[in-house]
This record gives sequence, C-alpha cells and structure tokens, in this order.
Amino acid sequence: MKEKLNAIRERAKQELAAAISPEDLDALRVKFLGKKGELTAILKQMGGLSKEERPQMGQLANEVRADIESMLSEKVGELKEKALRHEIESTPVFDLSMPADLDRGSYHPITLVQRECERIFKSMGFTVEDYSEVVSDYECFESLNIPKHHPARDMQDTYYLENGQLLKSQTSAAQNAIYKKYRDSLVNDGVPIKAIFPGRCFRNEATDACHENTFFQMEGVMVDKNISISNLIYFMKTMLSEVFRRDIKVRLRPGFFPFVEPGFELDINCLICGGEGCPSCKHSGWLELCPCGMIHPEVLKAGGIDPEEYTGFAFGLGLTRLAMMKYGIKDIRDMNAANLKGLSQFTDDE
Ligand code: FA5
Repeated sequence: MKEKLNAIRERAKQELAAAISPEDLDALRVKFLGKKGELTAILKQMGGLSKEERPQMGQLANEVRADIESMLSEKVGELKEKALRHEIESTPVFDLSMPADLDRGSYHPITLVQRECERIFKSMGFTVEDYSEVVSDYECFESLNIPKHHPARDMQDTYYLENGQLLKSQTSAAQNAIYKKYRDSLVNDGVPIKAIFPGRCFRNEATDACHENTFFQMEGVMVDKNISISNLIYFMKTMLSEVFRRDIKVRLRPGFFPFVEPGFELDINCLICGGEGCPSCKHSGWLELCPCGMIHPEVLKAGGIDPEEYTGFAFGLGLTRLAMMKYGIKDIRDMNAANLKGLSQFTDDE
C-alpha cells in the first residue's frame, strides 16, 4: 500500500505539471481526491491491513492528500497569474508614438469599455436602455429632486436649446423614464428594476486632462424590496474587478447628490501614475469614477414608486474616465480629438 500511495503522489505531481486550464485542474482534483478518486479507493482497502500497519498507512495517506491539495492550489495560483499576465499584455496601451494602421477601422476605446460593462451587467440580469441626448429640465433636474435654482445645478451647467430643452448633463436624466417604464412589472409582478443606461453627457465647463465638455457616463439602477447599501457595494465591486481583472484600490467616501441618500463618491487609485499624483488625477492620486447611493424617496415617488415599500440604488459611472484608466490614456481630450493615429490602436474587440 505504501508503494501505491507514493505512486499516486508522483503521478498527481506529473499530471498537475502538464495541466493547462482550470478545467484540467478540476478533473485532476476529482481523479485523485474525489469520492470515487484513486486515494479514496486505496483508503477503502485499509480494513485489510494489520493493526500495526493501519495507523502508519493512515498517516501516509493523509500526507499524500495534503501534498496533492497543496500542489493543486499552487497550480491554481500559477494558472491565474498566467491568465492575468496574458490579459494585461494583450490590453492595448494608448501610445501616440506608435505607427498607425489607418487602412482598417477600429473601435473607439469608449465603445470597448461600454460593451464590456454592458456584458458584465447583462450577465447579472440588467437590461441595457437607450436614451436621448436632448432632454427636458424635468428629466435632467426636477425629477431628480433638483428644483429650479437649487445650487446643485451649478455643478452641471450645460447647453440649452431655444425651446427650453437641454443637452443632458448626466445619464441620471433617464432615471424617471426608466422607473415609469418598469414600474408596473415591479409592482404587479414583483420583477425588480435592474437597468443600465450608457450615454453621452454634456457640460459647459473648462476642459483639462480629466474633464471634457462631452463625455460618456453609464447609469445603473436597481429597485426592489429590501435593497440596501450591501447590494450597491456588491455590484460596484463585481463590475470593477471584471473590468480591470486585477486588484484595484478603491475608496468610498460620502458624496452629495440630491437624488440619493446616503450618497457616495467611489474613487479608484489612479492607474496612470499608480497613485503618486499626475495631471490625469489632478495630482491627488485618486480619480472620481463612480458616484452612487441609495435612491432618494422623492425620486422614487416622481417615478411612481412607493418609497415606503421599495428601495433601490443608483450609480453614475464615468465611462470615459474608465476607458482612460483601462487603456492608460493620459489626457481625456485625446479621445474626442479624432486622432486616428491613437484611436486606430484599438482593434481587438470580439
Ligand atoms: C453625476 O453626474 C451623477 N449623476 C452621478 C450619480 C448617479 C450619483 C447616480 C449618484 C447616483 P458627477 O458629476 O460626479 O455625478 O459625474 C459622474 C462621473 O462622471 C464622474 O465621477 C466622472 O467620472 C464623470 N465625469 C463628470 N464630469 C466629467 C467631465 N467633465 N469629463 C469627464 N468625465 C466626467
């Protein structure tokens, strides 16, 4: 039996060395350690051993099991690291000094991150909504608990049309319509509202390395009974870990938006400078990426939803800034500058 146990350990070592995927590792775990695995089969023969041999073989079997488990977890780590390295190496880096291939079209980096976020949220049961760029004052402000002359409007000065409509300054402008669209299925059929809506936003503001007058956000809302901050944090964490596929430092701090209570600012450690401070993060080492919070009762009411019965969270992800961080784009203005030399580097979608 001793030889058989040692032989199993040796074979497990060789087969683990040849494994190349998580599926291979699962199969080896079952093969060696599973209920019907090789080690269990040997242990079943212990009954036939003498009283003296039994504890010795029992100890050896435990050692073999522990060795195989530790080889397996080492290999899991190795494969994960390899996959991560591949992911990082194959992520295009925005480098304006690279020669451009202008013979073929390419996806804009914002399209790439938008699609990636849509894929992630769709897999978690969210619908993807489209919304117009020209909206009313009610959609952009009043329905969001920002009445006329509220100081929060100063932060989002935008472009007004002669007919009183405006270019939306935030994707939150779609919230009211989404609540009204899905309210009946929430109330009558108990279907939670889970929607994201990416879109272009406009603000009348001075531009710099991390501010544009035209940029993209992606709003997300979830409304149901008993939705809490834990749900919000779970979805934010899942989204960021899926997008970046590596450890990202984030910080959550209180933030004020009239349409959420409580409200938070979710910042990520600047990936351009590694947190040391640079123009892309206004020299703070942190980049405001995704404000969020629990939807204010007044906003739910405006959408026809009873805040006594339902709660929800909302977030407003800065998609353009996410693209900057993901692809190492130092200046946000390069993305709107129709610089084909830079943009043609993004050809790797799908
Ligand atoms: C808002 O627009 C809120 N509507 C977000 C929100 C939604 C809060 C739901 C709570 C609940 P803010 O103005 O901070 O918040 O913009 C959100 C994100 O958009 C910022 O974190 C940033 O990533 C991006 N952003 C804002 N202004 C600009 C700009 N001028 N250029 C590029 N990105 C910007």
